[in-house]
Amino acid sequence: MAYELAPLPYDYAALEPHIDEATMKLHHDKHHQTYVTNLNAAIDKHPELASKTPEELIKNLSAIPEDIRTAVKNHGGGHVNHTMFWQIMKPAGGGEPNGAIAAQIKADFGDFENFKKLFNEAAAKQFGSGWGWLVFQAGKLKIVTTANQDSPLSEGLYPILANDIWEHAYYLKYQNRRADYLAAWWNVVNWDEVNKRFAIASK
Ligand code: MN3
Repeated sequence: MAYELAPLPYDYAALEPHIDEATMKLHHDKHHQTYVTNLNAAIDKHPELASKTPEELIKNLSAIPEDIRTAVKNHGGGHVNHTMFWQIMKPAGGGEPNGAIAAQIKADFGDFENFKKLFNEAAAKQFGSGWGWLVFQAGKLKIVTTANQDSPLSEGLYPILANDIWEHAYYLKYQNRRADYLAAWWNVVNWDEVNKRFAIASK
């Protein structure tokens, strides 16, 4: 059974004005779809892998046959990363974090403002395409970035929050102003979903 692109969990225009409808349409229907299509093309060559979830594939890349390993890393990563990304955003989201993640942010970064500043700085500095991530390692939250569609899952880390810093995520609306996109993005964060992921990461 082939992997499938799930519909966005809200309307394309639901994250306006922070993320525009045209960007969401292109990002979900074209970019994310392409990752799914290309992942399926790779797995077609090794149908014995088709029973694995996309997460399982990228968690253990060394177990993937070499001829499709890069394709699985890039397109499997793209599929998993974007599936998470749509879920950790929501219309009328943002505001201060709540629940356990709020307490952990306070413990590890002092306060939310400082955390946002550090996250945005790390994401702004990522050269070229990639992602900014929040992970939980050895009892502490950590901000990391990856290039391309590389996932912390491949390093044994469960991502709690992530921002897509490929130009396709913001260029239509923000052009070269990545910092403006990064600042606006906090207005759409779904803290309930982030808390669910934090509960899994901290188990
Ligand atoms: Mn993207």
